[in-house]
Amino acid sequence: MVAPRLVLILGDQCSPDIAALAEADRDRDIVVMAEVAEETEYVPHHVKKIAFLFAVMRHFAEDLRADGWTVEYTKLDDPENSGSIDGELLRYAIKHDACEVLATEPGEFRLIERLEAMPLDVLSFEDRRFIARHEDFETWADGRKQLRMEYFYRDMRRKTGLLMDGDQPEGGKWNYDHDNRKPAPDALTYSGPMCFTPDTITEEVLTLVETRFTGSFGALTPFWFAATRAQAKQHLTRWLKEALPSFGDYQDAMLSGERFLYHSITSLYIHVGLLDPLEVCQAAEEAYKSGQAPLNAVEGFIRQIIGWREYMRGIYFHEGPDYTTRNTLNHSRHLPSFFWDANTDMACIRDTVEATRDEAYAHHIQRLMVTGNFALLAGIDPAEVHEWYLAVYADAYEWVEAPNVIGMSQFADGGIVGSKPYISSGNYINKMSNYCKGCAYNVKDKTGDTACPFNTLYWHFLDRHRDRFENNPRMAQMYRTWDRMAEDRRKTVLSDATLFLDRLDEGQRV
Ligand code: FAD
Ligand code: DLZ
Ligand code: SF4
Repeated sequence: MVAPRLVLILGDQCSPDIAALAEADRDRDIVVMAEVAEETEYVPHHVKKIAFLFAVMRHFAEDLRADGWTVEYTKLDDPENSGSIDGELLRYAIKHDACEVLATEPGEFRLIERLEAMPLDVLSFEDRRFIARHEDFETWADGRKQLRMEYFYRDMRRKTGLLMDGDQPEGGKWNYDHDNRKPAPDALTYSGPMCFTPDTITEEVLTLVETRFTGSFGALTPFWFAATRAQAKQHLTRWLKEALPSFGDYQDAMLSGERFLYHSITSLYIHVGLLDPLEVCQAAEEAYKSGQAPLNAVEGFIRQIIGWREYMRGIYFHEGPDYTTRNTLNHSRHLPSFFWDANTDMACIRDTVEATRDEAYAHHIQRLMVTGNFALLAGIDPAEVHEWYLAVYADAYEWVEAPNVIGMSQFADGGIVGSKPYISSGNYINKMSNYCKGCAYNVKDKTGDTACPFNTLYWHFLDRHRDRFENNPRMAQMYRTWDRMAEDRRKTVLSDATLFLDRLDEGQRV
């Protein structure tokens, strides 16, 4: 009899057509799936994220068994659990006398390196769930001075044929973002993502997570995420009908207490394999073709997936394992404790951290222009910011989280992802949300005790990084405004910002 091979399926690889499975032989090979301490501990993950992954993994293992596969599944509390992915592979290799492993390339260099170091023969296949293969991205990046998403996105449109009219973009323009900047509406017409009641498999996971991760960050219940492909599709179908038409208009809006607005909550489902990215985009395109959603909404949504999502993955693998350690701006302040406990007077941050704590989710503008913006203005060590984002969001895996945090949000990569830092004073937050109305600080105050901290920190950031940014054409106007201010006022702004940062360092409530 031919020796079986082990087929490794990681928690975020629960797709029926995942590469390693496509290479395997149902009659010969053994699928290995493992809940392990090492994966739950490399950052202090949100409990809902852990529960979500385990629930998806256990349901997927059942589907595979029903489909005729032999599955070795290790639960976290199995007494023989070795605690790591490579440990579990070794254990099953001994048990089944196997010396070959079929794997799909993990989305993190840490795990890639672990698999490479194994004393087994590991055949790793590229993850084919992405539209752009490594080779495609490298070909696109080759010889370019700047790796801008917009041009990469156009190639993805051509490659997929999505929203294409022959070789021209549907409607004549590649990007309809200028229609997508409406501030928060007074009332929403969408009641939020579809919530699912946990079944017995998920209930068992919730009990395990509750027992094993006491004291960890986040609310475990109510647990409402989809755990199967059928549920995720149900959610998507409703979202396409009820929310997609308004997705574009309010993409950048924020509303206190409204955690999802018109966002799709597809990232976590796509990453683990419950939804296929192309299938999601085709469904959105169909909504446009059948007149159910306008072009600005559908183009904006498709751009996020075949543009930003694919581009971020390309950047992660193009830049290599040291990307997460970059710190171009030499920021070194520790992450304030209110990132964990929401104990702050800043209403925008409090609402974002509370949403994060309860849902393992915050929408893009909260991540970018509230917590990310604050961390950048305050000069927080990007490695600490990276670790926080990787821990707290249910959709956070290094391949997508790091380029968003180190690159887009913290400018720690020196401008690979963005041509200028995403910074703003309180004015932007006030324009796009209703946070400032309920804040202890006053967004109109530029100096003094009641001044919105984003206002003083904004100028502090520009002033301390003047050498780097004053010749950036996209930032020249900011420096002109700063230079036009009276010297006394500039001094007051800077000393107020310094005072605020001192209070932050002393752990005072701000
Ligand atoms: P929607 O707003 O409904 O967007 C639709 C789709 O577009 C989603 O499926 C999402 O996967 C994709 N998408 C949108 N923007 C991006 C982007 N910038 N990069 C990659 N995909 C994108 N996204 C993650 O998936 N994981 C992360 O860990 C993560 N960390 C982030 C950290 C920071 C500081 C910032 C600024 C952004 C981060 N993002 C991350 C990107 C984005 O915020 C999330 O993808 C989005 O909020 C997910 O919610 P949604 O599915 O409701 O997205
Ligand atoms: C994030 C995560 C967690 C919390 N736990 C597991 C686990 O127990 N078993 C597993 O196979 N995968 C887990 N994951 C997902 C991996 O960390 C993920 O595959 C890598 O970060 C690469 O994207
Ligand atoms: Fe945030 Fe400043 Fe507005 Fe308060 S005033 S909610 S700190 S932007």
